[in-house]
Amino acid sequence: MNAQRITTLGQFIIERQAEFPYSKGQLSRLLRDIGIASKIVNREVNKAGLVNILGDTGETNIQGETVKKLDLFANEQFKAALKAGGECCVFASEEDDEITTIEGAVSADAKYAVLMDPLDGSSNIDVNVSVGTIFSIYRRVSQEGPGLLSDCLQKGMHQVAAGYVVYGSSTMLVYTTGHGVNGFTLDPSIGEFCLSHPDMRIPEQGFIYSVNEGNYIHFPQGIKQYIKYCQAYDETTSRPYNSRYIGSMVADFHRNLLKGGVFIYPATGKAPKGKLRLGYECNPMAFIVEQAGGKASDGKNRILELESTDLHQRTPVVLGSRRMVEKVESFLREFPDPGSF
Ligand code: AHM
Ligand code: MG
Repeated sequence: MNAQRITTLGQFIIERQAEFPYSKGQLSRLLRDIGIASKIVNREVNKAGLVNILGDTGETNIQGETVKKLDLFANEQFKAALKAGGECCVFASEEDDEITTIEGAVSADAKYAVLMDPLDGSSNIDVNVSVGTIFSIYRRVSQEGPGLLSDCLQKGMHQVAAGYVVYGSSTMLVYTTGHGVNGFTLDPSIGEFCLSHPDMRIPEQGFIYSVNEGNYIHFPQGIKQYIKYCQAYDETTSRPYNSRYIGSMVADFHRNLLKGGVFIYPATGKAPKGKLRLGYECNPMAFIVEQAGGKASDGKNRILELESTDLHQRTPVVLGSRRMVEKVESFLREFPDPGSF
């Protein structure tokens, strides 16, 4: 029997270390820390149906311990791993109103700011649907000591790494450091993420559109028209396209990355800035999709060039296969909304 050569995430990160500018192994250690923490989160996500961990924060379990919601659990795991790892000087998360500065880091010259959505789509856990972790990493712009808010408010184009973990039918970690995108599947028998999807590329044109059509009435004209376009019959462009929407951005994004498609969370009449967050949802996904040959836009502008002024700022987002994103942009130009959008 042939022994198959397996490349683990840890090996891969070390092999690729030379690609990082000024590399002293710090970004590698940071990525490794995130990988390890995600395995702990994965373990708890898998147990979610079995143990009473889904209760509201503040409840006590049978051992008299405080029960935590999984999103808070995940937040604490990642924060603790990054604190202990010593390469992160400031941490920002969907779960925390403010940044967490990391003082007295193990490594005196911690260089990185990390933004995270520790458990995106967490409302789906109760019904056994895929959820995910999203992360975004910058080199600090402040000089020394604990990091500052300004380290977290950089444009997405300055990210040095970004990735996500999808806790699904199998668990996968996908990341980029600006040299393509690679995907690793967790082999539970050995507890390692193993390289399963090297050099991922998103098809230029896909046949899936992913949008919460329940909000149709609130959508901008251009998005309404684009949805009609997706649903129209046209043999030459293989329409109608398929509609697929899980309601977990990581899972929707991951499917479209593999198969080709477009994910849209537009501005709506109710939420003129959209729902999703620039710093820890849209920027990391935009970096990944661009590295895979796709495109990410707010409908007009490149996501990675948007100014970041607020930790929890929202933006409309259209991302996925390049030609599909361009088509959405052209519809938004052709059918502008007077005023509000
Ligand atoms: P969350 O960060 O509170 O989990 O919300 C983000 C999620 C995304 O995963 C998903 O794409 C979106 O919210 C779904 O929103 P909606 O239910 O409005 O379609
Ligand atoms: Mg989220």
